[in-house]
Amino acid sequence: MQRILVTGALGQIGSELVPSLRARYGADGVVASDVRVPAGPVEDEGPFVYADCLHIRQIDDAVRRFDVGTIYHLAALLSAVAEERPRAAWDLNMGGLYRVLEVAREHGCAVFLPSSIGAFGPGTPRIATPQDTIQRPSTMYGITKVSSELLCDYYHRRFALDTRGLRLPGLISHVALPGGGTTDYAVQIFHDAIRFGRHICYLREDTKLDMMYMADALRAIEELMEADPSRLRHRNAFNVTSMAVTPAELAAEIQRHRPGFTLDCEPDPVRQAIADSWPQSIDDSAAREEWGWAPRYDLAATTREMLAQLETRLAAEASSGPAPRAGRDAG
Ligand code: AKB
Repeated sequence: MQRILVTGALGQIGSELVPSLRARYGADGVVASDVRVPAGPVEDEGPFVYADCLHIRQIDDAVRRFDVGTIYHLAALLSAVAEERPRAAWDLNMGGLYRVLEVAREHGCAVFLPSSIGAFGPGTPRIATPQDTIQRPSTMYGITKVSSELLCDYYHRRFALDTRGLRLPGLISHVALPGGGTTDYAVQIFHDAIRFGRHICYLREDTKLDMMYMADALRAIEELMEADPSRLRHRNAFNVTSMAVTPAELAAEIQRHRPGFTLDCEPDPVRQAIADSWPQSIDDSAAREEWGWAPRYDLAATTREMLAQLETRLAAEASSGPAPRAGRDAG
């Protein structure tokens, strides 16, 4: 069986997608790659290769060497950091994808690409945002995401490449921290609740955005990649969601478990403006109809899991281990 290559494997999604794919397809069947120095289970439990997706030779070598049939291309800059470094964001998000698609075309690989709710913009209907609608994002991140969706569709139409993608909402996970996104507060709030009993949020308390627990996101990725292609009318990229929440609602749910927890909001103009340009909730009926998507974690279940998992881990780390790593990928 041909192997899977995951780029950006040490980021927020990759840190959990790689072990999940290895559990499904075998440790040897999934090659993790990143531009950072490996230290941890992702690289200990199966093949790891240093590959910078801005260097086509490095991706090509990895694909040849490991006989790769599918690439999960996660390496990207997230929204807030992309706004600070628009040129780097364009170079990595578009240049990396273009090279991955070219290698995939050469070797006939399937490609998964995470798009984002950031692919929508201020002109998009903000409530129950449809699958097919206006996409005129006002951020560099959004521009790269909508361009990526179009490029992946182009490679599918023009070269019959099996490209598939999801418009992921903010991802809530307890394994790795996201790095440089607008929805990152929804992870940090749990760490702060446990460590300090207080979180200072960089968004207004009524800023509603779509979120998803990582276990649901991993299942969505895997189910989409295994879906019967004849049922896919859309490919790049499907709306998916589990919940639409505000910082105030998330804090209220945490307070059900930790009554002393407090939330203060000190909006950061850049991230607030990004959030205000994104949908408040999205309609994922195309994903439900075309490949049977259904979320399992709502706000209550996500909060319960996050607190339980993090309490155990942070307690263990307080006596010995390292802090969670910051990621560099979408989601
Ligand atoms: C971000 O906030 O940039 C990401 C995303 C929703 O794409 N989490």
